[in-house]
Amino acid sequence: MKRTSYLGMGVVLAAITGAALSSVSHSRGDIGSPRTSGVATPGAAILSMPSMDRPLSHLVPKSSLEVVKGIKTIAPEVPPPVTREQNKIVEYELTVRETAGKIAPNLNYLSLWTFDGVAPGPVMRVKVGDVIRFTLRSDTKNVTSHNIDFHFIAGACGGCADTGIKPGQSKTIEVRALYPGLFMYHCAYNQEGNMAAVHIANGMYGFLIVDPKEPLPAVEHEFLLVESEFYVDNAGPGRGICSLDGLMNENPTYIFFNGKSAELNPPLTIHVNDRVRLYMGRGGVNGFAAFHVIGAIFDNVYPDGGTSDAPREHGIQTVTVPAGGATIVEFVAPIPGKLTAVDHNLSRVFFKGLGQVINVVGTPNHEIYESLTPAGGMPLNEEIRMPGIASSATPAKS
Ligand SMILES: [Cu+2]
Repeated sequence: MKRTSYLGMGVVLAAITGAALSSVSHSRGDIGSPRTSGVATPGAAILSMPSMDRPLSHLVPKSSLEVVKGIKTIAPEVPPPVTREQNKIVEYELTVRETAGKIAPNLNYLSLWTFDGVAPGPVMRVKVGDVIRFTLRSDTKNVTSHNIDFHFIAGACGGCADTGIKPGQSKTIEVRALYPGLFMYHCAYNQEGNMAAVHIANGMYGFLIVDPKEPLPAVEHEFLLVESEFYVDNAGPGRGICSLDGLMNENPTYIFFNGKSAELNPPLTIHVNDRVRLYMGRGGVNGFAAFHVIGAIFDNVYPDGGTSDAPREHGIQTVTVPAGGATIVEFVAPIPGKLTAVDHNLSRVFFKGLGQVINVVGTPNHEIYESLTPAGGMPLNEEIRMPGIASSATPAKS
């Protein structure tokens, strides 16, 4: 399989190869050259796989795989790319914690149900062909039961059939990662009054990256943005719980990146001409995202988050991402300034709290962009309401 780097802005961009760009921001030592050899351990027995499984022509039996601990991060950070050649058994453990947390400037959400205390849950990362030895625990202080459904798992309800746990319990599964890409996980436990949609609405979702056999080309930055919703009933001043009415009517109070309103998400910083790979997942509960970065053009897009092949789309402004789905996009910012990742369903930005600022620092490039009139005089935002526009909307920050 040959990967190519598309030069959407050839005037300023160097060819992007594993050798040309030396590192990513979070793991400068872990990016290697693209792989040239297969996954098999010399001398190990080989299991046949279906021919339709293009990324994996064969698997090394679990009994001959070394065991390692997996790396977890909190979005927008992602674990370093998995560039090793050999497959491993990767151990991961998540603990369900029913907690509370500040999700908007003046809102403490009292029914924040989480994996490891954060919503979205931790980011995990393995390589296609790896075996994930996964343990789900439930904190003894919890009240309700939970499980986990991984979208990268074929069968067994994505693992939820074997991971249902009561407070204080734990269960472990082993599962092979068969396809590379960005995959959601979420609680899928159904109870009377607390169906799986409530568990997800309360924060029980996250994403796992399965790196392809041949690593994606190295880039300067990788980040994860998870778009999800909160349906809120007030439970006193500055306090909220899940609104079943809002959930039933698919009418979220808030739509956020990485579980918090834009004011609570610190800006990300990149440099002019850095290549950025954004992993973007739609945790839902409901609806589609129109994923867009104001001021950027996606020049490599893996439209639905699968990385079995080279990117299939180039020069794209906005990508559709369904609930329970994902995309992976890359861009290069050729001039300094502020970019903002949004959903171009823009009511979500202006009224429901969504947004992630990405500051681009560096030297202007007038070959790419130049204002020919003097700056000043017109602010970007004005406090003027046009006649005839009602003011019933409730901004997310209130
Ligand atoms: Cu749950």
